[in-house]
Amino acid sequence: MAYELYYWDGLQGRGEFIRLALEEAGAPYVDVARREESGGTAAMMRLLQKAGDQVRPFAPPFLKDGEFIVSQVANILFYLGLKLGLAPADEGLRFAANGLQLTIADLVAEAHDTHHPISSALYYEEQKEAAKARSAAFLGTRLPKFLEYFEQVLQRNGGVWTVGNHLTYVDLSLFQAVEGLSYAFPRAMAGFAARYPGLAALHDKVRQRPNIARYLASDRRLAFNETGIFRHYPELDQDAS
Ligand SMILES: N[C@@H](CCC(=O)N[C@@H](CS)C(=O)NCC(=O)O)C(=O)O
Repeated sequence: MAYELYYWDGLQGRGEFIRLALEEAGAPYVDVARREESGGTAAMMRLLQKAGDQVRPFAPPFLKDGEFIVSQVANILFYLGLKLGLAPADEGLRFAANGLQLTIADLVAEAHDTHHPISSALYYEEQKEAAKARSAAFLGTRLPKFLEYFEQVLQRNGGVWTVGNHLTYVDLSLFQAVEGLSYAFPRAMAGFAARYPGLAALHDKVRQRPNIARYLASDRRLAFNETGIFRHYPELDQDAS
């Protein structure tokens, strides 16, 4: 039976971290909100609003596997990891992978807050000045701290994969983070490959994997845009410090 992925239509957003895992594994899935025949966004909203359901998710993305519903990106990937062959076999390393994925979730939240530092309920234009200050702090200190951390984790694991001895969902998510950051902040990311050679090599390796390359060339991969997590507003970008 196909997995059902529930995420907003029209953007990559946080749903993309799940899509990449399903696509790499060649797992059958339906992107429910994007497909009218599967009920579209209305089907997603029904599950989000289903009163009295103990496992009602707070927000997309969430995954339905039969009657089983899993929410939160890191939790979904923890659930899918073993099933799709994208998690380490060793239990300790599986928790290490989960810790890394939660750290990626922190990075993603901070990247989101560069354009929405005050509230997701306000338009970007209503918080532009705060966004400039937040972006300067993110690009000046937080982003280098995250990237240096992941580069070190990768190098300490031998420089090929982030955790364990084969590709995991963490590698796919780091690929997506680098893609998004490069789209949003081309100036800040200009010297990325020289400063973080391990991450740059990992990014290229993931991009060239046959299933990922096929997915990236397909119409299932939407282009980045200014409704997603990673948005390109030139006024928020700056040269790397
Ligand atoms: N920590 C959650 C974040 C989920 C989230 O913020 N989803 C966004 C879309 S990317 C959303 O729809 N949020 C609605 C809300 O927070 O009210 C995860 O990693 O899945």
